Amino acid sequence: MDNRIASVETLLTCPDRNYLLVKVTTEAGVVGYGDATLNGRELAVKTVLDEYTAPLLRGCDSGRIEDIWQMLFRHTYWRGGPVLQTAMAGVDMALWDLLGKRTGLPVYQLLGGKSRDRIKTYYHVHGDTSEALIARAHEAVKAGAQVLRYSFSTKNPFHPESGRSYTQPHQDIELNERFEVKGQAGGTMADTETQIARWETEPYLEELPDITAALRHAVGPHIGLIHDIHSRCTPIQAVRAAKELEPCHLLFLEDPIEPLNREALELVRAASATPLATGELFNTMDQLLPLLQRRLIDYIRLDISHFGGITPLRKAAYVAEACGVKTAFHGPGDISPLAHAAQFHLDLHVPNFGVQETLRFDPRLSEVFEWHTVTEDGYLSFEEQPGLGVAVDEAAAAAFPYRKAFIPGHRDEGGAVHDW
Ligand code: CS2
Ligand code: MG
Repeated sequence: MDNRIASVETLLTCPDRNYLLVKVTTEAGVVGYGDATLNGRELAVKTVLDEYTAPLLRGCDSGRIEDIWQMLFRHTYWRGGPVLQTAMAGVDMALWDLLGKRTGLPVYQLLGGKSRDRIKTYYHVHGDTSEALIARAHEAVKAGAQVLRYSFSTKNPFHPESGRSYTQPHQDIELNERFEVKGQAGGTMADTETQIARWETEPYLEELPDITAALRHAVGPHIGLIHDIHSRCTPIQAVRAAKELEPCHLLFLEDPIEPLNREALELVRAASATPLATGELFNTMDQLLPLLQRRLIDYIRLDISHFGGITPLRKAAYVAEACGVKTAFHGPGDISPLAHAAQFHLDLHVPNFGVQETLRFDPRLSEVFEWHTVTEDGYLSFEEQPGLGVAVDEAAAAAFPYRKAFIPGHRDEGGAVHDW
């Protein structure tokens, strides 16, 4: 069989939101798919893949996955960054998928086999008020969830009469009984880059401890609770939040501060026993390593599509294992089912798996991606197939053309830029 790469192509599709897919085909006609979606900057990644990566890979042995990764990372000289790492991730996932299809083995088997039988997952629950949040949490627990990531809206104290509130990003999609989307996932796509929402952290910090305590009381001691601060605190605000949330026994507090401000995590760590997680914005190992070495976090939140694919994510998980840190890979709606599937294979394999973020996908996605997962009692399993186990319908993908969309920006009440 001729395993040399004949072509590397990109497919941009928008069944509900934009996904950039990479398709690698060998001379023998075997095909692998990967995800290279960078929310709001899809065309930048597509240009890298079409103009630079595809010509470079033509004729390479598709089985030399590590070697190709090293070449793409180091021969460009300009290493890292979200655009280049996302492009590499798409190729890397496609090569693992292809190897699985060639050998007839699922990717987790190629990685060294299972360390567990099923994957503990968490979903998002959001409420505009504490009551709405608790009602939603009860629904999720009734449906079998054992871990919840919660978010809420904060009343705007400066305009109480206007009903305006500060809202956190969330991905709580409500479906009706016919499995149609009732409400769109919150705040993850905007039509223009100038669409701005307001945010102030202090009023939110006033509400956070009470809402969390009420939620903990409502769901009882055995449901895992996760909260994502989404980089919106200064270091000392994060210390306050972590301390005040201590009695609520969170599974973890995510991105308490700007994740690239690594030094300041030490302050939060020293002040409280609330477990910490970060990493969804990291692209390379050097960003993560100091946090592992200094035991500043409990969970790595790396995202397979932005960290360069299966090859480096596996290494990061092994290094985390040596440091007693678990995985909680980033699983938002802005990476495609191919990326989620790739992470599921790693989740099954790595010994130090913690929990996996996932979401109720918009039903329109099933027109483009065919994959079979089952979630029972909050644990996910998937049907065994060679490779990643996700079939892509290219004709359906082409029928949903790209629509330019952006991550909405935030500014404070004074008009200054704020982290999203
Ligand atoms: C969030 C993401 O899932 C999470 O933890 O931080 O939804 C994030 O907002 C998006 O990936 C941004 O595109
Ligand atoms: Mg996050």
